[in-house]
Amino acid sequence: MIIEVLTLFPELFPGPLSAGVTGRGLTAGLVTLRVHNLRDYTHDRHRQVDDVPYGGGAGMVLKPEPIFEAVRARSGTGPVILLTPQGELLRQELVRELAAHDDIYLICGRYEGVDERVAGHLVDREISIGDYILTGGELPAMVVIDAVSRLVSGVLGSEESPKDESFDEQLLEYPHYTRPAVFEGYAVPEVLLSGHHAEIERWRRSQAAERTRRRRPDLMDRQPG
Ligand code: 4FV
Repeated sequence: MIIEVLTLFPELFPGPLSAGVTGRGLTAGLVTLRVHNLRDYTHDRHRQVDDVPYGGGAGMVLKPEPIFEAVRARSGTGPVILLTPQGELLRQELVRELAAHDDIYLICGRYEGVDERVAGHLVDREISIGDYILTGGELPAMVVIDAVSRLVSGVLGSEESPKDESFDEQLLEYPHYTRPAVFEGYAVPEVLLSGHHAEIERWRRSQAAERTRRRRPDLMDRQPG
C-alpha cells in the first residue's frame, strides 16, 4: 500500500511509525510512505502557505493553491483525505475501508485550519481522530497510517493477528492474561488455565460483551445485525 502525506513538517515522518510493526511494514516495503512538503508547491519568494482569515479573527489559514497543486501532482488514485476535527470520526470500520485501497493521500492541516475550498472541492473524505483540538494534522495522519498499516497483509506477523480483535464486532476486547498464574496474590481466571477452548471462547465473549455494556454502551447500539 502507498500512503502519501502532505505536510509543513515532513521531518516528523516516519517518526514513531519507524518502530515495531509499522516499522517492519515500511522496511519490508509492504507499506510505502511518500511525504510531500507543502512549501514545495509554492512559487513566491517567501514560499507562502498561509494567510490571514477573511472576515478577521485570530490565527492564520492554509492557502488553497499549494494544496490543490500538490494533490493534482500526486501519483496515486485512491481517496484524498483531510485530517480535521470537522471530519467523520475514525473507527475501525473506516480503517478497514481505507486499508482496502492501493493508495491513500493524507493532508495535514496547521494553524487555524485549511481554506474551506479544499474540503469543498478537492478531498474525498474529512476524518477526525477525536473531539479535541491539536496543533497539526500530522499526529492524526500517523494514527491513520498506524491503524491502516496493521491491516495490510503481511504487516502483522504471526504473533499478532487482526482476527477477533476490538471493534471487529463493535465489542471491546476481552481481558488478556499471561504468566505468572498468580501475581501479588491476583490469580488468572481458572477457566483460562482449563484448556477447555469452547469454555474459554464462551468466557471471552461474555467478558467482551459485559465490558462493552458497562464501559461503552454507545457501541451496543452499533452491534451488527
Ligand atoms: C484534528 C483532529 C485536529 C485543527 C487545527 C490541526 C487541528 C490544526 N485533525 N482530528 N482532532 N486538527 O485537531 O484530525 O490545524
